[in-house]
Amino acid sequence: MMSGRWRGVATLALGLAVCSLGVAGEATPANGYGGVEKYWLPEGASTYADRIDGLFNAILYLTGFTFIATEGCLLFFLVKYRKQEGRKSIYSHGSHRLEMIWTLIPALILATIAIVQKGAWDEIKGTVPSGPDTVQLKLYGEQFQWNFRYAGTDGKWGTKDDIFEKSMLVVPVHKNIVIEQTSKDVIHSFFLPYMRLKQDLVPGMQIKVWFNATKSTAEMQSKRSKDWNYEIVCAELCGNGHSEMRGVMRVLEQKEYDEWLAKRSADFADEKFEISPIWEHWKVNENGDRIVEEKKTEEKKEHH
Ligand SMILES: [Cu+2]
Repeated sequence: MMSGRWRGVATLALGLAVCSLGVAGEATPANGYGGVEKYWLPEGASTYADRIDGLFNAILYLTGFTFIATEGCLLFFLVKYRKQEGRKSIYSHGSHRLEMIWTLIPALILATIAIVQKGAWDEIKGTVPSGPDTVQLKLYGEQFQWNFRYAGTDGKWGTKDDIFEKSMLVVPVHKNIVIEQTSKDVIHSFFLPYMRLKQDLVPGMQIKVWFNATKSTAEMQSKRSKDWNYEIVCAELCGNGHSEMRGVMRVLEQKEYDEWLAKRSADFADEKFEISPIWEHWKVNENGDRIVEEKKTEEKKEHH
């Protein structure tokens, strides 16, 4: 028979286990995260998704193992050295050797992770693909909307056929997509969960990110449902409307993308479509480089 104290501990442990299961079961929003990614990461759909997932899993197993081992030790010693009649406490001033061990081992693990991940970092964050085969676009974040801009069919920026899309990103499949991003107001974070892409948008900085989608929207829809879509979300708590700062990404076959580009380019060249005034804050020249308007400041001459 269990003693009263042990029964209390067992009940608490069981209660915590049931609660955590309940929380996991609840976390299943109906916006496309059902199915395979109900309890885990969404399906990877970019060229570097597997590398990110490999690192994520390796670090998770490592920290998971450490968590269980250290918490296990804690519980074990709590019970082993509980108060007992006739047993005296030992006064300890610590152990230099132990301190060295539990400082050096984590330091070595962290250094190893830093070295192992370097290749992935260099490929994904350290370099940006270039050349005529890449699709270049610009992203302007604001509270609480994503604004995308394309050079249009002429490939030149700041011309009449530039395309402006609100909260919708359209890209071709199997192509390197380079997005130059900045923010008008506060820090946002551009997050494409299926691409494993996440990057802050920082006011005053132009940051380039890239990805290469391996699965078109149509392909994903055929496995899921007709109204399924890649989601764009903001991963930085950026104000009251943060949760509404989302959009849709459409990954098209090259031919469909070319058709879309031609149509939207013609639409904007026709001046039927209104251009968001936000782009007044981010003027670019033909090559897409930012035009910085110099503010005239009065030069004060120093007199001696
Ligand atoms: Cu945001």
